[in-house]
Amino acid sequence: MSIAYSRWPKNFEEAYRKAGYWSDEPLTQMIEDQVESNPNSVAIIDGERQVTYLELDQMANTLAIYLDQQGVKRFDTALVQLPNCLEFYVTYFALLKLGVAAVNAFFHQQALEISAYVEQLAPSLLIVSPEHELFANQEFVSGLKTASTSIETILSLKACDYAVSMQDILYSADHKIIENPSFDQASDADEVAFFQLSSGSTGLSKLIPRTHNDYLYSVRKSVEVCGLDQDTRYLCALPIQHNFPMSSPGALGVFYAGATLIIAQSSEPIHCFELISKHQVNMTALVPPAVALWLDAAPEHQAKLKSLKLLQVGGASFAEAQARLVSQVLGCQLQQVFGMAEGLVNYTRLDEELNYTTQGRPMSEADEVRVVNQACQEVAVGQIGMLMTRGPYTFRGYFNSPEYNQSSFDAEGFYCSGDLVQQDALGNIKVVGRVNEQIKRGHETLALHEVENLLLKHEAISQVALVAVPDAELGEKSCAFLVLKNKDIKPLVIRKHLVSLGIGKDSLPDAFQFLSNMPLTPVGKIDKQALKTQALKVI
Ligand code: J2J
Repeated sequence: MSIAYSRWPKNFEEAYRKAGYWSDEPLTQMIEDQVESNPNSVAIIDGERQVTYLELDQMANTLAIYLDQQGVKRFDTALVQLPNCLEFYVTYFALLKLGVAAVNAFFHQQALEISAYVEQLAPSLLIVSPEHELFANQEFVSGLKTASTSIETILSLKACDYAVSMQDILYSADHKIIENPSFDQASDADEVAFFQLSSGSTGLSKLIPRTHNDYLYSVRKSVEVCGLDQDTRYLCALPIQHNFPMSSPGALGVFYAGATLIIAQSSEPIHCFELISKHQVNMTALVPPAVALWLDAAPEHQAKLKSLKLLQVGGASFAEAQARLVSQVLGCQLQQVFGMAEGLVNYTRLDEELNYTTQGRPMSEADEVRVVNQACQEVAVGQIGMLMTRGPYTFRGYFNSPEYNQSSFDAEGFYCSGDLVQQDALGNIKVVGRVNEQIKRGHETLALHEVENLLLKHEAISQVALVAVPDAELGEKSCAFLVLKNKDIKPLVIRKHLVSLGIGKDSLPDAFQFLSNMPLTPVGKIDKQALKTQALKVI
C-alpha cells in the first residue's frame, strides 16, 4: 500500500503535467543524469572527504542494497537524524531508490520531537548518530522500540553497541559495489518521496509530504532562477535537512546542475570563512541571525571571502538596514528568499533596490498567490493581508492531520501560511509579520518588523527581536530583546533613537532586555516562543 497523502485534484495534476511542471521523474534522476554525463566531477566535499557523482551514486546503491537485504521495502517509512555530513545525502538517495519515505529530523531536536515523529510515522527504520546525546547509548532507543513496535532496523552513523554502523556498510570490502542495481521498489513520481518538517511557531512540527514531482519541479525552477551551473560551489552552512539548503536551490539544486556541495558543520562564521577560502565557495545561504554574526566577523577576514559571489538570505525577516550591509561588508550579491517547507518559494531577482526592500516574488508563473483579509477577501494591491497560495509544488495537506488541514486551507485548496504580507503590482512580496505576531497595544496595532528595522538602524545594535505579552490594562505590551555589538547603551538612548526616527511614544517598547546571544530554533531562526516566555518574567 502506498503512503496516503492529500493529492492535488485530478484536473490540477493533469494541468501540471501538461505544462511540463511535473516531469514524472524520480528525484534520483538528477544523480543518474550526472553519473551519465559528469561521473568524475566532485559532488560533495565534507572535511577531508570528497566524493564524485559516480561515488555518491555507488554509495547510495551500497546502502540501498544492504537495507533491501534487511527487508526494508517500498512504502516503509524511516526516521533519519544526522548532523551535517556526506552520509546525509547518501542516505537520502538510498532511501529514495528504495521508495522509503523518511522524515529528516534536525540534529538539535530532542526526545519530544523524535518521539512525536516516531508516533506519527511508525517508521520501520531508524538512522541515527551515536554522537547525539539521545543515541549515545541504548536507553532511548529501547524506549522508542517499546513505544512503537514498528521499528525493525536501526543503523548508526558511526560504530555503537546497539546498531550496525553505516560506515561499516559503506566502506567495508564485504559490500561489493554494484552499479545500477534495479530495485523493483522504485518509486512513482507522484508518490511521497519524503517528509519535510513545518516550522510552526507553536507546538511540534507537522509532517509535510513532498512528492518526487512537486519537489523536483521546485529544485529545477530554483536552479533556473538562481542561475546555478557546473561551476557553482555551494556551501551548506544551515542544517542540511532544512528545506532552504536542500531545495532553494540548495544541495539538490547543486546536484541537478552537476555542481559541488561543500558541507559546513554549522554557520559559525570563522569555520565557514575557512571553508569558503579553502574550497573557493561562490554561493551560500543563511538565516538572518547568522548573517548578523557574519557581518560582525567579516571585517577581519575579508581576504577569505573573495570567491563568494552570492549570499541568499531567508527563513525570517531580514531588516533592510542589514540587507544593505551585505554587499558592502561581505563583498557579494544578496538574494532574499522567502520560502516555506510547505512549498511556495520567492526569490528576489538581483534588482538592487528590490533586493533590499522585498523578499522576492514567486519563482514560478504557476504559483498562485492571494493576499486576503480576515474575511478571506483579496485586499487591494500594496495592502497588508494574509498570504494564501497554491501551485505545482505547494502541498495540499499535512500528513494525517485532517483537523489541522481544515483550518490551514480554504475551500479552493489555497494554503494559509500565517504570514502577513504586502504584494506590489509586479508580484514582489514584503513580509511584514505573522498573523499571531502583531502587537495590539491600547488602540495601536504595531508592525513588529518596522520597530525591529528602526532599532537595527542604531549602530550599536547587532540583533533584535520584539515580542508581545498579554497585559491586563493595554491588551498587550512589547518587550525588545537586543544583542549589542561591543558598545554598551542604555534603554533611554534607544528610546531617543526610536523617537528621532519618528516612532510615536505609545509605540515604544515597554521593556528592553539585553542578551549576549538570541535563543535560536533548530534551523537558527530567532526563537520567539522562548523570548515570549522570558518576556513574561520581566513585564
Ligand atoms: C520573512 N519570513 C520568512 C523571509 C521564510 C527557502 C527559504 C526559507 C525557507 C523557510 C524555506 C522568510 N522573510 N525571507 O523553506 O525553501 C518565514 C515565514 C514562512 C516560514 C517558513 C525555503 N522566509 N520566512 O524558512 O518552513 O513565516 O522555511 O512561512 O522553515 O518562515 O519556514 P520554513
